[in-house]
Order: sequence, then C-alpha cells, then structure tokens
Amino acid sequence: NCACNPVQNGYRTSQHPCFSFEAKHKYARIHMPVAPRCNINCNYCNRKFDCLHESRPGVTSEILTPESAREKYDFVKDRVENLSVVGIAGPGEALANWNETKSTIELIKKSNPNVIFCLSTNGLMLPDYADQLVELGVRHVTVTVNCLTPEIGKRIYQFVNYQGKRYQGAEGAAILTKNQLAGIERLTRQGVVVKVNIVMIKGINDGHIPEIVKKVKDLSVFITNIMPLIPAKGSAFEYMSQTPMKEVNKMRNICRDELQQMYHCTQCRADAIGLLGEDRSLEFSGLWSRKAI
Ligand code: CLF
Ligand code: SF4
Repeated sequence: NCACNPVQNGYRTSQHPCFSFEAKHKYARIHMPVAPRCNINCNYCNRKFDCLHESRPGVTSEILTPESAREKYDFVKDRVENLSVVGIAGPGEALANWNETKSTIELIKKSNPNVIFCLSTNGLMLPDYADQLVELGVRHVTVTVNCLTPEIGKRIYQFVNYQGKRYQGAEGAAILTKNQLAGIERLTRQGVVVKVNIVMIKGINDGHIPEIVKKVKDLSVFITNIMPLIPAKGSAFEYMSQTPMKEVNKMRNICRDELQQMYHCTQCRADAIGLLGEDRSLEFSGLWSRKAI
C-alpha cells in the first residue's frame, strides 16, 4: 500500500467527517480548546473570538488544560456515538501552544490508542513541528493558506511573530507563506493527509484561489476547503461583507477539476462536539473548570 494514498494508508481517513464526505453523517469529532495564543494577526480575526481559519467567529470557547481535556474526552466518548476524531483547532493557533497541544494528544492517546488525531494550523511553525506531529501519531492536518505572494499577504496579515521578532505586512506574509509550503511538503512526504483551508476574501485573494489550489496540489495535498470570509467584530475587516456561499461554491466548482473540494464544512467552534452540523458543545460546556493557561 502506498502511504500517500489515504484510502489505503490505514489512517482511517474514511472515518474522518471533514476529510470524507461519506463520513459526515456517521462519524463525530470533538475539538479540544487547549490553544489560546496565536503567533500571527489575520485581518479577519478578533482574538477575543475563535480562530476563523478553522472556526466560526463570535463564539468564545472555554480554555481547557490538557488534563481537563482528557477528562472531558473520557466523559464525552461514552455519550457521543462514533466519536472517531479528536481535533485541536484553537481558539488560537495549535502550534503556538505546542506544550498544551502535545500533552493533550499524548494524554488522550495513552488510554485511547484508536483515536484519529487532527490539527488545524496557520502553518508558521510547521517546519519546526511537522516531524514531531508525525511522531505523535497525527495523520490529518489542516493548514490555512490564503495566498502565495507577499503583495496579497500584506493585505490579509498585519504581522507575524517569528523567532522572537515581529515582522509587519509583506515581510511577515513572506515568512508565513514560505513556512506553510515547506511545512505542508514535510508532512505529505511522510504520508500525512493534508487539507488546505482557504478563506475567500473578495477583492483581495479571490482571483488568486485557483493558483493556490494548483500549488498545494503539487505538494500532494488531499483536499482544499474554500471558506467564506466571515469578518469578526472588532477585526480590521469588520466592515467588509461576508463572502456569499453562492460565490464560494462557484469557486469550489472551478477548482474541483484541479483537486478534490470540500463542500460540507460547517465552520465549527473551537470546542465543537458531535456530527458536523449537529453541534452538541453546549451540552458539555462548563463541566470542566475554566482554567486559562
Ligand atoms: Fe476539526 Fe478541522 Fe480537524 Fe475537522 S473541523 S480540526 S479538520 S476535526 Fe471540519 Fe469544522 Fe470545517 Fe474544520 S467542518 S471548520 S473543516
Ligand atoms: Fe486569529 Fe487564527 Fe489568524 Fe491567529 S491564525 S490571527 S487565531 S484567525
């Protein structure tokens, strides 16, 4: 079996509700909100809310410690049917909270070796952590890639904090893009199934999206998920309008000749639980003490 083919690779991609449309109705996921900090600033984000690159803005999540995440998982797994995936999707950036992300995966894996672990990242720190993710047993990763050039990037990202320094605008965007692409390649080379999320921002990156899809296809990405811009209140894009789903779907249709497209994303909260589109997070919230890290 070819390790690069997720259908045959034994990673059970067919039981991952985001990576497989057929799994959507049957398999559930739980997000563990253990990652509050972020290392970049996207113009559509307001840090008080969940990370938009994977999550619906406007809903704050409780922050869990790795220990409380394990307790929550043990409680929820007996109450939610077919809970196949544990994902880390914020509310900030998973890899900017590496110790918490790593401990959460290790703790849950210890008593639940069959869990499919999933992680969503802006990709800035991927070259540093890709190998450790593979070692940890993470076989499904989502990277948000909104552009390939610093000229477009400077209109999307205010700054990037990297190796102890803050890089503004184009300079920061260039570092981010370079690391995203290098990180993706490092993962796919080792057989990790990678999804790329693209936030479609009208007038900024919409014309550029087919190029992004083509580029990441060349890096052996499995699927792309073109998502609408949903500007968060208090963000730099607050006054921009939400990208209509009609236009998002049109773009997905254009790009599907190049690469498989996700049409069923529900832009979940960082503490989402259950089947996509049937969020049960409120049922289980507040049962674990809110311990900010
Ligand atoms: Fe979560 Fe994301 Fe993993 Fe899925 S969500 S970390 S890949 S387990 Fe899924 Fe939700 Fe869309 Fe994300 S529907 S926002 S694509
Ligand atoms: Fe916000 Fe996520 Fe962007 Fe960080 S990566 S600024 S949390 S949208």
